[in-house]
Amino acid sequence: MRCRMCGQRAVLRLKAYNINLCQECLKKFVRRRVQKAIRDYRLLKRDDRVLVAVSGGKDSLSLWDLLQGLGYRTKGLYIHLGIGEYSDRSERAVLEFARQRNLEVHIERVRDHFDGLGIPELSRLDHRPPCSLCGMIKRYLMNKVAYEGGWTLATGHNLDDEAAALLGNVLDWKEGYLARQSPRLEPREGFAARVKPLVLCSEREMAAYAISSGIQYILEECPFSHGATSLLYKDLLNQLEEHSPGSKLRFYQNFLKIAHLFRTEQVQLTPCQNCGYPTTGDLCNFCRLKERLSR
Ligand code: Q46
Ligand code: ZN
Repeated sequence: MRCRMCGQRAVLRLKAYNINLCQECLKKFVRRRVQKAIRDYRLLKRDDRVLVAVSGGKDSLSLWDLLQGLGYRTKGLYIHLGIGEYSDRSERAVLEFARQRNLEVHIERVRDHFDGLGIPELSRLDHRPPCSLCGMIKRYLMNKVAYEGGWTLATGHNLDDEAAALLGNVLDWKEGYLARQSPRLEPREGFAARVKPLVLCSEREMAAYAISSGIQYILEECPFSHGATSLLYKDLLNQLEEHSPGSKLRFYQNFLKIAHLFRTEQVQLTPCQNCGYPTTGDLCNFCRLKERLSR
């Protein structure tokens, strides 16, 4: 098996593109896919300051590496969720990555906002699944840090993540979610701009990129991720991909061509009475959780 670009020994076969690539050309390939996403979906301008949300996993650390390599001004944002050893190990991976490259990272700790409680304790006290609380808290903190610092927030969602989310949204015809499922969300009052530069890169391509680039990411998954429906959707899409290579990419890219059809009027938002960030009620979900816990 020879690399299509340089003729060296290939390490990866990408059926969706019908090509084989060696390690070096694979890195160039992923870089070009990211540049294509940035260009096609107008994700970033040259002088944007980019806050990269990093978890310590392969996608987010590779995204940081890629954006830095493409010459963007970046800073990392790590949110320590208070999920035992998993959070401590992922924090170490992020700090080590930043140290090796002399990059700056901002750290937020869930425990600092909730009287020393992390996601597992909050989930028990509030009788809500850890992931629904965690998702809400992460979104709130990421937006707050990005908005207050004037950053564009970049997250490491890859093609598999986006196609699985799309499948879930389509199965239930969640119009509101479909309207917002975009590689770029524009900034508005109380919201930082949000971009997903890895949407054209598959999970497998990103894993190969991280390994080829010598990125030391944590392999360990969050202990609460098992059994998530998104994993079932990813599995189904992989079966489809096996049968018909390129279908994941077609499913997602063709959706983006008609996504505007779902964008109707925006829901009216008002400032949260406690923190001032936009919400649909009197208090935002973050402040409501705080209030419930204080009772
Ligand atoms: S939501 Fe759930 Fe993830 Fe939070 S609790 Fe873990 S699995 S980290 S992407
Ligand atoms: Zn609030």
